[in-house]
Amino acid sequence: MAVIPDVFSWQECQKMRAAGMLALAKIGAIREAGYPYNVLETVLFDGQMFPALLFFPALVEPYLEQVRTDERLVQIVRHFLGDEVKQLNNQFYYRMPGDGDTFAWHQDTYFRKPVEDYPSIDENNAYLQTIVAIDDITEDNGPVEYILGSHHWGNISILEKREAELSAQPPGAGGTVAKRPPLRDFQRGDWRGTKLLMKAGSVLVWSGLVVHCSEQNNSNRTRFTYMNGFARADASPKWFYYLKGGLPQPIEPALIP
Ligand SMILES: O=C(O)CCC(=O)C(=O)O
Repeated sequence: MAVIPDVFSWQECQKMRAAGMLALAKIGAIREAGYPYNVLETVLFDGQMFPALLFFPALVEPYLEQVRTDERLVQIVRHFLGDEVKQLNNQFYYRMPGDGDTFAWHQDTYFRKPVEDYPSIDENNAYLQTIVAIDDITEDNGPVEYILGSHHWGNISILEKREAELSAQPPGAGGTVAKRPPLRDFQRGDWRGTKLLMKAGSVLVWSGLVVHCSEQNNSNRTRFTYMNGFARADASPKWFYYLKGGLPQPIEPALIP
């Protein structure tokens, strides 16, 4: 993974922030635009629901669509994946102070199932994740933490193993408190990663195979990020194009399998 500093300006970050907030009022419109799954993930913490993650906000917020297809992002994606690229995710993360949200150790390739729909995506390391840091990412606001070099390990099925462990537990284990889903159930275990800190406006890129996690936002500031994820077209035939002949393409919700 890598941090590319100073890609977007402070004012551009504030426009992404505003668009990300307005998109929360447009959940119905994202569905109407054709996004076929749950649009908003929330986290319950200390008795309060917090907005955690919004899917495909670029369908309803023109500025987020503008950033998605911005030549600066296009150049980064082209550098890693070439001219024929599909887009696999478009997400806004809120990571509000006090929301208790966490991400357990995982590889993003976990989300790409069934595996037959993603030919050689792991073998060819063909999945690229990108986020724009809208706020500064600091030691105390839940920076993403990576195991350096772990993309060489291949797909090691971390969350699948965790799911199997949880489902093997007898019913009722964990008491009456609802258990967090495995992705949100951070446990450090033996791993110590490298936290990547950066200024707002940076773009962070990582391989879909690198093992990463993030702890909760312990600061008194939001840690908004805008994520766009991509794969080489030959590794994700069912999805809509992001780049065709190197040129950005519109989102086609009918091609979100
Ligand atoms: O933004 C974060 O804290 C982590 C997000 C993440 O790991 C992911 O979506 O794969």
